[in-house]
Amino acid sequence: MTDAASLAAHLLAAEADRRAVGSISHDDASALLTVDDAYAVQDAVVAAKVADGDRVVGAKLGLVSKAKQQAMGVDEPVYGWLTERMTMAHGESLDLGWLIHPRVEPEIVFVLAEDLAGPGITAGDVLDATAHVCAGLEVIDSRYVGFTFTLEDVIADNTSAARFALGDGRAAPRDVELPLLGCVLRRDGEVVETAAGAAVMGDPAEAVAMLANFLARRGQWLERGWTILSGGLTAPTALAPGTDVTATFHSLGTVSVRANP
Ligand code: OOG
Ligand code: MG
Repeated sequence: MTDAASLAAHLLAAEADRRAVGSISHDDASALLTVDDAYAVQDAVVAAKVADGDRVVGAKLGLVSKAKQQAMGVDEPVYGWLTERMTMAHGESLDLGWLIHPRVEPEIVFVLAEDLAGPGITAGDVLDATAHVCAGLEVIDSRYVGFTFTLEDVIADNTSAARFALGDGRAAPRDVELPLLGCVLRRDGEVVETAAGAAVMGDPAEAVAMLANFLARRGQWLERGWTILSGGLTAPTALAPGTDVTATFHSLGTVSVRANP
């Protein structure tokens, strides 16, 4: 493949210039990536952000629910990293000039009280290590034209990570039935998507366990204090100028983000 550093620089430039670029698989036949190559590009993207003063504050799963896999045309789960500069407050209004073509998706979020290091992590271990669960909205913003990508392309692009917001409501992980947590996604008050926690691998705690076990293969783990997005429950909805997107979860309450007109 073309070296990881130059592919990372290409993606970081797209992000900085707020300009979508052709996907790596489409544009550069010499850059055909394996999944391992793609995670090496992702590592280089995140390392560049950290070198620039940003900080890793968590991790995210992607393409876990059938709804997301069908929406994006990729049917294998992926993971990426969340940084401090991606955080938004609940209700915050975003200036769309900072992003390319953002979409929003509802997620169940785990905030860890303990490190989670695989292999062999189970959903029960995830619940034991979790301080609380809360409602989340992820703003994804693929750096690729038309949100069109292969599995390897989207991994290289840190799985489209751009922003995320957490709701104020919190629950102890064993006080709620995560698979049964209903979620309603509204845009400007109108229902656009609905789901339950079971959309993510039957139980979002299973998805977080899978992530910890995936990371173990690369000598990495999830750290206490981190925020873990367990994967979009529904297809994403566009964050158009002047719109408000709100997710309401049973037992967890609401979280919303807005886009300035
Ligand atoms: C990739 C990111 C997937 C999720 O929750 O499924 C993701 C994308 O859809 O652009 O974050
Ligand atoms: Mg997501």
